[in-house]
Amino acid sequence: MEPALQRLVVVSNRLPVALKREEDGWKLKQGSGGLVTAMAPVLRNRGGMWIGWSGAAEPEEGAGGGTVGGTDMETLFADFTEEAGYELCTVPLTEEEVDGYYYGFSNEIVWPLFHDLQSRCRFHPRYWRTYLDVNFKFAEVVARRSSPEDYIWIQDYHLMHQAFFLKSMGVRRNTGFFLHIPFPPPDIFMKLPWRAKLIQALTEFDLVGFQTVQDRRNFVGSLHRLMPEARVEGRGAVVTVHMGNRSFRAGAFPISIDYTQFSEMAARPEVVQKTVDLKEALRHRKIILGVDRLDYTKGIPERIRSIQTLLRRYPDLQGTVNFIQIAVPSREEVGEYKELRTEIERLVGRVNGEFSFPGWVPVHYHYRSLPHDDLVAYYAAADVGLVTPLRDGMNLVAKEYCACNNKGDGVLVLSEFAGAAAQLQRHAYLVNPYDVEGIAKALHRALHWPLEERKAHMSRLREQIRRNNIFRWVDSFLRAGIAKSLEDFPEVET
Ligand code: GDG
Repeated sequence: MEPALQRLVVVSNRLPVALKREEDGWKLKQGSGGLVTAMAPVLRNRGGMWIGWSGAAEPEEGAGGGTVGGTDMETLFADFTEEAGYELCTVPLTEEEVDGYYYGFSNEIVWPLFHDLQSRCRFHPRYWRTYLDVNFKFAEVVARRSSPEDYIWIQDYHLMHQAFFLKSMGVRRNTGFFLHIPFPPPDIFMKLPWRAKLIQALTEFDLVGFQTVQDRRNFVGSLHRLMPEARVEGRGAVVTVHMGNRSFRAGAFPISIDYTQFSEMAARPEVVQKTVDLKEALRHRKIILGVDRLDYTKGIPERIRSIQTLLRRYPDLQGTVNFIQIAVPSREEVGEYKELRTEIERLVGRVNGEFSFPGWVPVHYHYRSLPHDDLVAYYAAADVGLVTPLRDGMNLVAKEYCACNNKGDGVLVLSEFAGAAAQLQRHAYLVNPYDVEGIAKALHRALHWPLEERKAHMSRLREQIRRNNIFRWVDSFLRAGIAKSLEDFPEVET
C-alpha cells in the first residue's frame, strides 16, 4: 500500500472530544488543543480512528455505552464521525483502573520522575500492576479495531506498553510512540523500580519520538545501561537502534502550534479590541504574563517570588508594571495540587500586600481557564512572556505567546529547562527557573530593552515557530514512521 494512504489510528489516554449541549440536543465536539487540530485533517484525509478513554470512570467492568440526555452514545459517536470524518473508539475504565493507572502510575510516578522530581514519586507496586492491566486492555482494543495496514500512533507516557502487548498477542502493526514530557537523565530514570521492563517496552515500538535531542540522548543513555546489547547508528535528529536481530528508530520531533491560527486570531478586530481594553484597564502599564496549567512542574511559586524580588530591587518599577498569572485548574482532586494552589494564593497575597497602593495592584491572578480568544488577547497585550517551568517537555505557551505578538516588540523570558529552549534559545532570554534573582534581573533588562533589539529577536522567534509548526511536526513524525530508510525523509529542525 502507498504509505501516504495508510490509515491512521491515534491512541491516547483521553479522547479529544467533549460533550456539548446544542439546540438539537447533546453533541460530541472535537477539542481545540494543538494535537487534535493537527491530527484532524490527517485523520480525515487518510480515514482513521482515535482510541482513548472517555474521561469518566465506568461504575463496573464491562459497562460503557450509556446515554446522555436520552441519546445513546453510539448515536453520538456516529454523528461525530459523520461531521469530523474519523471514528472514535472508547476504552471503558473502572474507577479502580483510573485510580491505579491514571492517578497512580501516570501522575504519581511517571509525571514527577520524568520531570526530575523523584522525591514526589510514590512507587506503589499496585500502580504498576494496574498500569500494565490497563495497557493490556488498550492494546486489545487497538488489536481488534485496527488492521495490519494501519499506522498506529500512540501518544504519551500513559501508554508506553502498547507495542509490547500487541507483540505479545502476536499482533503485527507498524507502531510509533511520542513522549510529550521530557525523558529524564539515566541517574533519575534508574530510580524507577520497573526501569528494565519499561525501557524494554519502549524498544518494541518501530519509532520512539521525543521532544528534544537531549531527551533522545537521555533515553539512549538509560538503554545502554539496562540493555547493553543496544547499538546506536546515526547522529542526526533520528537514529536507528539495533537490538540483536531487530531494530527501531528513536528521534527528536519538537512539537509546535498552529502558528497561523494564533497569529490570525490575534489580528481579528474583536480580539484587537479585547487587547486594547485590557491595556486600558491596566492604564497602559507594562504587562508581564504567565500562563500555565496549575502544576508543580511549572515553577509558579518561584515566578511570583521573582516578581517580589523585581519590585524590591527596582523600586522605580512599582506602579509601572503588572504581572498577570493565568493558572488553569488541573488535577484538582489531588492533594498536592490543592496545596500548590494554596501556596500560590498565599504568595500572591503576600506580594500584593507588600506593594499595592490605591490604583495599583502588582499581581493579577486568575485561577480559571479562559476562552481561547481571551487568552490570545492576553498574549497580544503582554510586553513580556514569562515562561519558567522547572522542567517541561516542550511548553507551547512560549510558542503561542510569540505567534500572537504581531507587533513583534515583545520579549520571551524562557526557562532553560523547557524543551522549547532547544529551539528558541538564541532569541529568547534564557533563565534558570530556580534562580529568583536571576529572573528578576532578566525581567528588568527585558523591560528596558531597546525596541530595535526586541523586534529583531521577536521576528526570528516568530519565523522559527511559523516554519516549524504543528503540521510539520505531524508530517515529520509520520514520514519517519512510514519511511523505509532514514534517507526517505527530510531532517527535522531541532
Ligand atoms: C504537555 C507537556 C508539551 C493554557 N491556559 C489556557 C489554555 N491553555 C493552553 C495553552 C497551551 C496548553 O494549554 C498548555 O500546553 P503546554 O505545552 O504549555 O503544557 P502541558 O499542558 O503541560 O502539555 C508540554 C505539551 O504536552 C505538548 O506536547 O509542550 O511540555 O507538559 O496550548 O494555550 N487554553 C485556553 N484557556 C486558558 O486559560 N483555552
